[in-house]
Amino acid sequence: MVDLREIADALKAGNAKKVKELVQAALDDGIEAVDIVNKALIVGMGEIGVLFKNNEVYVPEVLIAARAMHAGLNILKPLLAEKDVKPIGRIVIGTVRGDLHDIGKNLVAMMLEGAGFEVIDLGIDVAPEKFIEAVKNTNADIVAMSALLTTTMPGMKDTIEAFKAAGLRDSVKIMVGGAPVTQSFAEEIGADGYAPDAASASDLAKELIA
Ligand code: B1M
Repeated sequence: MVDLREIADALKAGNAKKVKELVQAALDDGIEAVDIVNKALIVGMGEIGVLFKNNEVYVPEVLIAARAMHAGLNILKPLLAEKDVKPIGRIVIGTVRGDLHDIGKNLVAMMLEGAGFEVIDLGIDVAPEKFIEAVKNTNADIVAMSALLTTTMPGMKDTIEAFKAAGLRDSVKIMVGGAPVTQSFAEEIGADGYAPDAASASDLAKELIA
């Protein structure tokens, strides 16, 4: 019988091949796909997040772990869809207009997926209207914006204002982050939350939908 702890450990080690093999073996043992996600993949990704927050591992390790998580998720996704297993929430994420930096945003997206969210990634240089359109199309619970330039940070405020103008501000939570962004800036522009790093972003998203 496959031990789910072994899958979490293989994920943390970034061993995508082993994660794939163990996930398949766990399914063959009759373990439910949803249990493999919740008790192995999400656990492993959460632990990597804590190590990252504490500077015990760095960006490359997180990216490799996330790749291993995706290797496992790819096997499980069709089974989860069959059973209509719902994600814990839906998040539209993007780097704001004029900003092409996406490494941090991608890390945040991976941690959110690792925490059980469905993530709709709009990519980089995302205009306010695109965030709004995505929320309308997906019924997302949260909008997550990233900015790495002081010159693009105002794009976060513009997006929040655009949500107000569209009458949608109360139907989504809005969270922001990125190197130049601060808690006080988040408060000043009327965001619902700020997170300094990818692991904290997934904790914040869980709080926002609680
Ligand atoms: Co640019 N760049 N860059 N750059 N770049 C910075 C950001 C800069 C600080 C470098 C510097 O001058 N020292 C500076 C910004 C200065 C400022 O505004 N204060 C800068 C500049 C000026 C520029 C250009 C203008 C340079 C030029 O062309 N003259 C230009 C702008 C292009 C544009 O966006 N329009 C530019 C371009 C680029 C590249 C394309 C070459 C490349 C980006 C490649 C890519 O992303 N695909 C690049 C890079 C790589 C950097 C640095 C070196 C690294 C950024 C990074 O990926 N960090 C950066 C200097 C530095 O930080 N040392 C720099 C790693 C990443 C994991 O961290 O993104 O902070 P970070 O994400 C963290 C947290 O911030 C947080 O979680 C992540 C993980 O913990 N987080 C969130 C991020 N988003 C979040 C969202 C959340 C919550 C948390 O909730 C929604």
